[in-house]
Amino acid sequence: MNLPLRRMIRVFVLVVALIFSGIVRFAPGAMAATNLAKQPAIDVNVALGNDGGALQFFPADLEFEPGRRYNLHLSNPSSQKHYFTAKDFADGIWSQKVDAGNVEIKGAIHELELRANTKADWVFVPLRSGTYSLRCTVPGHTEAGMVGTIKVLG
Ligand SMILES: [Cu+2]
Repeated sequence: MNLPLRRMIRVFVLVVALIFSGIVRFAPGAMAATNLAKQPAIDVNVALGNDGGALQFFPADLEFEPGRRYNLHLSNPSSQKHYFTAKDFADGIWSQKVDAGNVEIKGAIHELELRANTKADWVFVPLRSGTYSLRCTVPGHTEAGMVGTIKVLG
């Protein structure tokens, strides 16, 4: 066999190997996402503040199980805006969508701002167990106690 042909075969084998290793690596993730998206969602309600102006999450401590699909119903019944900020938690979840008013946002979400008297539904599947902090990043609110804990049980 001449050298250029042998080299071409080697490159071809390498390309095929890369394609197959890619398939092996990506297919389970894609299949998992499809299956997770079809699971019935577990409803969880969290209020950001209340109509009395409390700077708190109700409830402040949340627990999720990895691999289950959740529909987190966020509401802000107060007369000021609040944030639902839990970036490390958000890094370890698969976000399917956020439904807010007439808009559905798909893909990774890290933080939600809810204006006064608004609602949003966040559909996700926690993937990584751990204990994460939750807070409202409106200036002064974290300091006033608008904080919480999100536990993803492992
Ligand atoms: Cu707040």
